[in-house]
Amino acid sequence: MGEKERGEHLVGILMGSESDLPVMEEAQKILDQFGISYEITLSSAHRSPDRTIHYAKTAEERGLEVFIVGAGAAAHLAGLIASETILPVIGIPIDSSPLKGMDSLLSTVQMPGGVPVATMAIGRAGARNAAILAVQILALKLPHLKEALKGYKERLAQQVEEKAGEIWKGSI
Ligand code: RP5
Repeated sequence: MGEKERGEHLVGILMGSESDLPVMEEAQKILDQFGISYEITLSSAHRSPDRTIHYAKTAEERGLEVFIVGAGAAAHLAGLIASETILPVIGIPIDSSPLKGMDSLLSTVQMPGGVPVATMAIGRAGARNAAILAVQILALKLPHLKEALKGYKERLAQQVEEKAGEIWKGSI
């Protein structure tokens, strides 16, 4: 499976198919921006359940602290991971089927009581938010990430100011 030494990676990014990669790359970009190490791989709840369960069961001993899991269609991948770990699981519904992600949204979010999956928006925004939430979770014990998150918020506001300035045509 290509796992690295314990402690090398804090976040595990998992997706159901190679076709999910363009969406999941949004999560990678954010983690790269914050300098957070992650592992990334494919597995499927339905096509490779044994691989998925092994991945979840061995995560803690590899040093992972949070999962980011994306899948489309009947998206049971995040739920299967959540059933096999005590680590927090953030789910991303992917809009890969003819139902455009509404299927994966409901499959990901509607977990039975007792087995949470923190479900994000469908698609790229969800992948981006999943990574930010992972940073926020890690920041609870890594103070330098708190400062980095404050800087991130400031840059978001600054980008709005800049765009507002570019399109401004008001009289005041
Ligand atoms: C899901 O089915 C995957 O997560 C993907 O979003 C979707 C389609 O997979 P492929 O047929 O492209 O492999 O399991």
